[in-house]
Amino acid sequence: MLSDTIAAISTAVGEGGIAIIRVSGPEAIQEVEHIFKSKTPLSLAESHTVHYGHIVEPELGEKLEEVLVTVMRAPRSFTTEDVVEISAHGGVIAVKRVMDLLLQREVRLAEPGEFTKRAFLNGRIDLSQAEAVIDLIRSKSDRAFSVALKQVEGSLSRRIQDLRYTLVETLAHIEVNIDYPEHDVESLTSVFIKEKSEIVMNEIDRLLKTAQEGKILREGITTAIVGRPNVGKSSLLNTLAQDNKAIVTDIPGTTRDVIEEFVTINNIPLKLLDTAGIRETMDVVEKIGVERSRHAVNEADLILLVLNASEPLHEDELALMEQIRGRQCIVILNKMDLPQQLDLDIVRRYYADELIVPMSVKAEEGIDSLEEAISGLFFSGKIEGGDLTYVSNVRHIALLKKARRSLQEAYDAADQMIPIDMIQIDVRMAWEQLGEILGEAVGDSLIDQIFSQFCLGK
Ligand SMILES: Nc1nc2c(ncn2[C@@H]2O[C@H](COP(=O)(O)OP(=O)(O)OP(=O)(O)O)[C@@H](O)[C@H]2O)c(=O)[nH]1
Ligand SMILES: [Mg+2]
Repeated sequence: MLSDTIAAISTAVGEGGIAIIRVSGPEAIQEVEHIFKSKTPLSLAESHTVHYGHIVEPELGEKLEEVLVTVMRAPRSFTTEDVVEISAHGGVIAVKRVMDLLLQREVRLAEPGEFTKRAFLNGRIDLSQAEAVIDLIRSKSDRAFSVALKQVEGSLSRRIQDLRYTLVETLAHIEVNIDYPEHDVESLTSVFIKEKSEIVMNEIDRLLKTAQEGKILREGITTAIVGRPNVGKSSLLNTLAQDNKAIVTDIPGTTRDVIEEFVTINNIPLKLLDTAGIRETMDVVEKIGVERSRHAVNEADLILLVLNASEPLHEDELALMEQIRGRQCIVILNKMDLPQQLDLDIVRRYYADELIVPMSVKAEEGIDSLEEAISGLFFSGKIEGGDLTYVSNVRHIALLKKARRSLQEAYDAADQMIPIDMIQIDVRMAWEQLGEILGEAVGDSLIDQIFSQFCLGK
């Protein structure tokens, strides 16, 4: 247990209905009691009860705030320590005054993520669960939220623990063989090792396969909308965002800057980038805009190439299609409400039919097909429901890959009848690497780095 008591404002800074100050540590109840007047003294309060009263300046006896105070006694709290939460009126000043009183005494201001860090250090959650708390806070779609919540609840941890259990079993088997070689035949052990490491490798592969989808759910697909001027790129952004975010006019060259907007369509989070129409231009500002468009194209996970179906294909568009060959791209044939002039056969030379989506952004037609095309590209069919265990954290991915390599070495060594104590080292290594996902034997600096990504008060 950590010896000091920490406090922070756990609600977002600014004006709100209420704000919550969270205090955690061995002195939490005592320290709050010192500045809190209510019917029952806080030190006599039972765990998980709420108390009405006032925050009082201890020396002058002046009432500062009318509050509700919740007491959660160790170990049944988020941090497993004594936790007191003070719900105050939401104003910045009121909350700051309460904080100041606490900090004048034996309470220290919590660092970002320190409550969650304590939950981890006190063994209530493992590191992968703590990391999922960050994802939970940052999740931008319902689905990303559900995935993060599952991980907070330990879905990934359990998988990893199961795999580690299999490896411990294997290690025990090897140990027996080393200690009592007369009891076992070496070849039997190598069959056992191969079998077990294969099981674990397969499961790791399965987890790694979810990585791309996991990353998308977490961060969104960076999607650049590109095309010639006036084809309807900004109109598309506005329609998908259901907001008049970008200026739309019938003047070619309206958009000059890259405009970013986060949207989710059909549960897929997209970070949309509307860009300046690509063309040769003498206009200094527009030229910079076109440069930025090209940059956005390079950065994007997905390119939405918008063509105007009511005009013949332009040579700039052909050049663009050449340029982005091999990239993830969906072609939008916009303005289908007008008579069609575009020669589709040329586009078909570059793109399969399921990647060509006829639309009329103006009439809001074709949006469903666009969603389908995007799901088709990034998800293996099943976006709804199903298994919500995704590996999306780069640290976890790297460790899974390392563990897989170690196991492959163990497997190959067993295959070649290399002495068993050599194989033991690889299996042990894989076991340790998986353990690092859960936060076993990881260094302080890494832990600090992980928790520093949190917001204050979490
Ligand atoms: N008929 C028709 N007009 C459209 C459609 N989509 C967009 N437009 C019109 O096309 C014009 C250009 O639209 P924008 O969205 O500004 O085009 P843009 O590609 O962003 O143009 P730049 O920013 O100049 O590169 C506007 O007058 C839109 O109303 C459509 O589906 N059908
Ligand atoms: Mg535009």
